[in-house]
Amino acid sequence: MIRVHHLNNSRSQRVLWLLEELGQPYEVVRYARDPKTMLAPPALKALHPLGKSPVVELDGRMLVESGAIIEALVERFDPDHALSPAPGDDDERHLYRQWLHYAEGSAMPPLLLSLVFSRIRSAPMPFFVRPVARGIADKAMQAFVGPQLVTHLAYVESELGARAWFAGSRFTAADIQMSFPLEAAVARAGDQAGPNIRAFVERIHARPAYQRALATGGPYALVG
Ligand SMILES: N[C@@H](CCC(=O)N[C@@H](CS)C(=O)NCC(=O)O)C(=O)O
Repeated sequence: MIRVHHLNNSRSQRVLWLLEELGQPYEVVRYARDPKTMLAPPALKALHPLGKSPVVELDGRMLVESGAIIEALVERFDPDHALSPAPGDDDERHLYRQWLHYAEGSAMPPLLLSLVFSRIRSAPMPFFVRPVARGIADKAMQAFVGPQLVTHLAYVESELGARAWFAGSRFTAADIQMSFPLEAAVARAGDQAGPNIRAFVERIHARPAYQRALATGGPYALVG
């Protein structure tokens, strides 16, 4: 049995979606974020030292890190390559691997930094500290995070203009892995997320398996 330790509003939504696409039965154990800090509850830390979501139990092992979890589940439950490139298709396999890693390795850091700096700007603090904190947050956004976001979103936008899905002409698990940063970009980066990115997000939201996963996972708003 596959057991998904699911934190509300989190990356574990991708795992539920993948399992729905695969038609694989699974059990869900639910965890709720602290409404003030938005952090995961201590129960998740009792399960794994990182205390992050997703955690998936498979064959007596505790799997962490979305990309690795997706690879493990696809390897085990997708023998016919319905959601992954077939051996021999080197172009698709290269793209598939790249986007599986890119989502967390490159796309998420600037999105997360932008969320952190916007929280710093609006955090409660003594009035005399506020201009300093806002100045630092604005400077970091202008000098580093903002330009990084522009570069990454432009790259993804142009790649989605070159092919229908991230690994080629077919929907694959790489699209599931890329969903989280692109949903975050559409939600937070406003017009910086271009039309191809928006169309991609609309297309994934229309998939029946995505909607089943949403019904299982509960309300889903992106909070980091
Ligand atoms: N790179 C990791 C990131 C894991 C992660 O940061 N998960 C977030 C949920 S989206 C989390 O557990 N946040 C709550 C916390 O840090 O307490 C992955 O893709 O699995």
